[in-house]
Amino acid sequence: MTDNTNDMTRRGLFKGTAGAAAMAAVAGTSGGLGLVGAPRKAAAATAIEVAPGQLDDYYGFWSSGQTGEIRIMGVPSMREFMRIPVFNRCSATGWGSTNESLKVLTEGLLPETKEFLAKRGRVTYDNGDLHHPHMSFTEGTYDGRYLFANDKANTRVARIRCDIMKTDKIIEIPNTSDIHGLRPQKYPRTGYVFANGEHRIPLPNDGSVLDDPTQYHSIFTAIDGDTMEIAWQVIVDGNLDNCDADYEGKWAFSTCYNSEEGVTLADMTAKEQDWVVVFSIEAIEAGIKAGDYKEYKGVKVLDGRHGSKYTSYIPVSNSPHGCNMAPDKRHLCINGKLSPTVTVVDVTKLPDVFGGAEPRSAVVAEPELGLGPLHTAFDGRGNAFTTLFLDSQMVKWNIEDAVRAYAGENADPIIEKIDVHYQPGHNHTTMGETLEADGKWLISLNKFSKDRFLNVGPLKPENDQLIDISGDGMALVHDGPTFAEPHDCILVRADIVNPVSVYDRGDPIWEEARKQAESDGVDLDWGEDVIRDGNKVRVYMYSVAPAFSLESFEVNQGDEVTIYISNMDEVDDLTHGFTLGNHGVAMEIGPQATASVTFTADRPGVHWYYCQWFCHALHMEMRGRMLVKPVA
Ligand code: CUK
Ligand code: CUA
Repeated sequence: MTDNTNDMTRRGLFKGTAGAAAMAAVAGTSGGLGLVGAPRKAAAATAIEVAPGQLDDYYGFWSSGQTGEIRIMGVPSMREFMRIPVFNRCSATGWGSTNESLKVLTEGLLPETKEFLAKRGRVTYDNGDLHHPHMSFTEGTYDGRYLFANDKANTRVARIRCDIMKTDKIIEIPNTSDIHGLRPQKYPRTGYVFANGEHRIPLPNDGSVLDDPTQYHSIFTAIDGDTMEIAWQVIVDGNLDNCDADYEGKWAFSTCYNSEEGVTLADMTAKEQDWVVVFSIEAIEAGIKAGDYKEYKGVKVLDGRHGSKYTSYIPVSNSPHGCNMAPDKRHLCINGKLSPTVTVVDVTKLPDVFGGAEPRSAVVAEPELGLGPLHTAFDGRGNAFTTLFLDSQMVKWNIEDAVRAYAGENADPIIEKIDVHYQPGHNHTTMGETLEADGKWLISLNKFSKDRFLNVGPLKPENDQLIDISGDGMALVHDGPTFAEPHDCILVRADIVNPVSVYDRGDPIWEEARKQAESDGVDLDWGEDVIRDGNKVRVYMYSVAPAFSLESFEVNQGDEVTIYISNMDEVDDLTHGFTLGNHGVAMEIGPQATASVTFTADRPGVHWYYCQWFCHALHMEMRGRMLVKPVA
């Protein structure tokens, strides 16, 4: 990449942005930095080639932004292995149309949402905006149990089971709007899942308050990760953005912009300073015990605005974004976004701040890194890597050197800058948000790919770059195009993640199917039957490659039909499917799983169903007929 491209990019971004003045002011402050350029030190060469048949060292769990799913990648090969439907619809697996997935997608919705959707003939939302996937922790490191993820679009939080890599719970968060930042409690375990409601709304948001922004609030939510119920909520000043938690189970942190509490861009960026809000878990739990809350929609809501004993507001530069706790257990990095700085908070100083010390006394460093710092990752050796969105660079810097420089010593924290392509948002290191950060690989999730790939039309892929950080410096080794829009990812050592290959027949996913089969007197494993119950018809069958146990069944036009299929193959990688022609019906049935789907049979005639998952030499022959008798 040439500097010319970089300059054009920057100009393009300034132009037409309402915040141009603010950004330009920021640009003016970084003139003296002068560390841009080619890598100073070559990183040790680490093989990124993972040869055919070889396995990757890390699982990457990628978000997908407005696609609404999670993607499983291999690192360092950057191969995409699997997609986990979460808030989206999936044509292959039937996520969003099977009864089992609809249960997950509907049971956690608020009553008023169900009502709102029902009036539109729908049972759940079709879209989601999934930014932040994070794994459950035990004692400061990943434990392989669950992934949690936010939906910014429809204010939800999802949980994914890592034994089968399927979504098992989705809840809608009341009293707030647009869940953005999300992180699990790291210690002693998850525990809480912290979720930031980004946009400020009236509480309650029932229309009694409209255009009076002084009565709008942003709310911080703690969810119990085991039950997926809401533990408590805290009202804060400003808009919440990203969050993280410490390694001792004492604090949670959120970046907070719009201290002005404005509703227009000009209002929201008027002041020089915003905050990082620190939440005292101990004080909040004591407040709940003492009854110091109000209930809204069944949730205990504490008041954590300025002056509250539950929170502390540490001023940082205007509009901070990423919020990243270092694995040294001590340093919290707040990324400046509109400021070229990262503000480093020493969490051991927080008890003093809660005891009345000046909040900025917890700030121990504020290195000027470059333009548009968004997110920071760590190597476990005292170094940090920050994405510079406007500069299209990754900067490696040393935390202790930054602390020394802030204390007036002659130290330069910046170790190296490299160009990335282009405009990085999140970054992530291998195991980097855990105590086991190992400093091997760094991913830069770049928002623009521009000229890096064959042109596919006006909508370009994003570009996820792999950087070797095992040596002293950084070496960019791979470009990986991705579809909209992986904000974030985590990189988990492969031995921590241990999914099964075949379902357990006792899995709770198809509990309702099991109960229904029992009451119908049908064996859900090896049974096949057509049960009529008024105009409801339940069709049970099993599948063993290459056949469905029922080659045909007959129903009457207008019947509400539910098909239950149990895949009785016990073989690894032997998934079947059920697609019913011209009915919009398709679903995945994993080995030893049961899946079901309900539809109305209102098209008289012959309709073929077939297996859409290539399972056998006679896969094409794996089919049958639904005969729909017209009503006279
Ligand atoms: S946010 Cu997108 S680049 Cu939603 Cu994690 Cu920072
Ligand atoms: Cu079963 Cu294809």
